[in-house]
Amino acid sequence: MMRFNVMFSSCVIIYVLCFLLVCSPSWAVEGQCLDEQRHLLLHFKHNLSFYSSESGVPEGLSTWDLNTDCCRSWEGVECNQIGEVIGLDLSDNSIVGSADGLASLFQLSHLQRLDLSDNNFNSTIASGFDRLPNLTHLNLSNSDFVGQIPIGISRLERQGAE
Ligand SMILES: *[C@@H]1O[C@H](CO)[C@@H](O)[C@H](O)[C@H]1NC(C)=O
Ligand SMILES: *[C@@H]1O[C@H](CO)[C@@H](O)[C@H](O)[C@H]1NC(C)=O
Ligand SMILES: *[C@@H]1O[C@H](CO)[C@@H](O)[C@H](O)[C@H]1NC(C)=O
Ligand SMILES: CC(=O)N[C@H]1CO[C@H](CO)[C@@H](O)[C@@H]1O
Repeated sequence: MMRFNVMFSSCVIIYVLCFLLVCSPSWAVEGQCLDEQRHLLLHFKHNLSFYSSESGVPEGLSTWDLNTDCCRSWEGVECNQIGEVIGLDLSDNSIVGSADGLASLFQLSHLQRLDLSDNNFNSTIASGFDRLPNLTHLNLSNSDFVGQIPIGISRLERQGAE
């Protein structure tokens, strides 16, 4: 009986190990969220203000939760294989502004794609795009930014951004 129990538990352990190795390939594909990136995103989110304050944080952004993997569970967030955030789609989130002038956004230095379209920023476009060396796609369509376009963006336009 004793021997049977030992064999049985070994089987269970082996089964669990196999399951972890074989059935979770998505970890390897998309990368697990890096703590530092997660905290930058949350800081950025907490600094945003939204058009309709009664309804609170828009549905998409409410998936940005400290306890989940920002690469796999957060809407609009795209990571590379080592868990760095390379894409951010914040379109149509009724964002009216950012308390720190998007400063925390510009700390996400690995960004390649950024979509802020269909919001109501009603502020000047923050400078800081020069801190995103790999940004190739920027969508500011209908985002209600006003004023002059900072020099950092003209460098982007040469790279083919819109
Ligand atoms: C930008 O892209 C290059 C080439 O893929 C990479 O080596 C570099 O680390 C990237 N820089 C950042 C800040 O992600
Ligand atoms: C934009 O901001 C200006 C100045 O703060 C304000 O007067 C104006 O009403 C705002 N426009 C919209 C559409 O919110
Ligand atoms: C930019 O955003 C607008 C509004 O969300 C969308 O209609 C348009 O297709 C986007 N442009 C690109 C190049 O993705
Ligand atoms: C509400 C909130 O998180 N505000 C933060 C916005 O960013 C500034 C500067 O980084 C912080 O000091 C605030 O706490």
